Amino acid sequence: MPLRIDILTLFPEMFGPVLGTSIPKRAGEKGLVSYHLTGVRDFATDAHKSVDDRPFGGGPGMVMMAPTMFDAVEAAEKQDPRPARRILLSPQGRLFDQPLAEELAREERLLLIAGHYEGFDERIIEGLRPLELSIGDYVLSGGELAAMVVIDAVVRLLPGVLGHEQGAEDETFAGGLLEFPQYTRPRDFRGMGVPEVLLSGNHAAIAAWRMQQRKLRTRERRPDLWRKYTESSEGRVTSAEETTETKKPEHEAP
Ligand code: 9D3
Repeated sequence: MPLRIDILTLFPEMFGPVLGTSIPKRAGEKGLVSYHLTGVRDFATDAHKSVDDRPFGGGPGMVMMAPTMFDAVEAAEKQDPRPARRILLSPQGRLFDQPLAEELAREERLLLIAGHYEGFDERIIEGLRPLELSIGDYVLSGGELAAMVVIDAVVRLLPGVLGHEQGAEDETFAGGLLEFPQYTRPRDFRGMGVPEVLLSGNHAAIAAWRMQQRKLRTRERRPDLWRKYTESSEGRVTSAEETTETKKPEHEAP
């Protein structure tokens, strides 16, 4: 059975362009995943189609109402007998990362809840017990873009979605180092050349240069990843780490 992904949102129209493009589209066409959108507003019960209301106790913003959200979740879940891994996108959530994407790619069914406005009635979380996920420490207008990030990261990991080359590359990212710099034609571009070693045909020297660049970049740009790498068994300190990456300032001609 393919992975089933349910998305509950006030803005289902945001998802079509993303799920209908590139890898998410290809995964769907190959029958490896199916996407099911539920518009939460369809489950509003009053004449004004309300899905949110002012917070008890006062304060700014609006809060997503529990009854509408519960009805939407129950309607989506009964469309398939398999239990869904429930995920609620929230700035208060656990930080989404590659190991979690790998875990979610092993599920049979995901149900993502994307909110807009300030937040959810706490009884939605208490009653549905979803995994709360954040995609990073910045403020979005809603959970929809975060849901699309999660879907993209998960779907590309499903067996058969990508060609075999890419799968091996992801393991090296999971291994904890950034990528090496890459070059293609032309050999001279506006006075900027290509490192000689890449034109040498010496494959051992090229592999060594690339690994050195990965380490230098990781140490300079992502001290958090570098620390994890050096503390793992692979992280042998070599002469590469004695040097500093030659960095050009952002937005300045070289
Ligand atoms: C006033 C406090 N705000 C929290 C910082 C309220 C608020 C702002 C924006 C509550 C929700 C949102 C909408 N964001 C999401 O739903 C969201 C999100 C995000 O903003 N950043 C990173 N990951 C996520 S996942 C869902």
